[in-house]
Amino acid sequence: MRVVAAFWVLNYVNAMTRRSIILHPDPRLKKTCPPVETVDDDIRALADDMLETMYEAPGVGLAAPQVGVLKRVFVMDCNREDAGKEPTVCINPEIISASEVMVTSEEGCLSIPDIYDDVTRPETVRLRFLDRNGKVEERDLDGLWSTCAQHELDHLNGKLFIDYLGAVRRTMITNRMKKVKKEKARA
Ligand code: GNR
Ligand code: NI
Repeated sequence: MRVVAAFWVLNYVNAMTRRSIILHPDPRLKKTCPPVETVDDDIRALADDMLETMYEAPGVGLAAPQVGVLKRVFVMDCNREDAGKEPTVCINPEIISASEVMVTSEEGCLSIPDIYDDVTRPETVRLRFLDRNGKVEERDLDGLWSTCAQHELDHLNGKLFIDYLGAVRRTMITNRMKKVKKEKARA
């Protein structure tokens, strides 16, 4: 009995729970999220859940509003599998500088599954954020790390990658997603 109880406590403390990912269109994906005031155990639990959800999806990034939490938190890991895991938690992230050079790459979003399109963004950015211990970090990002961080930061400001596309394409995608959500609700 004591063993069971101890296991339950341990499991409770370390539990990483998969959360469900909100699909576009949804008003929660259009909100500007307020900053985190204190990096406490609740925020760390949220970040752990988000990492679990992201790896399981699978995706290379996930922003808190995508799991219905309107806070300035995102997680990412853009390492190739052979480079090992690099789970990265970014709280109150800010881009403090961006290259003038722009690059176009194909993006997708876990809130808009199976749809991909080209988005043009600064090639490199310097990102300042609080890590999971509340410590200020700064990182120079390029390649997928740069694209992903910009995509995630957009989520915290209520912006999706389809907002960079033309109105016709965006409307088509939104209508397709409404249909997907309706079919999911019926299933
Ligand atoms: O998993 C994801 N892949 C991706 C690919 C190109 C550019 C951005 C991304 S982020 C996306 C996960 C997601 O929706 N994060 O918000
Ligand atoms: Ni996304």
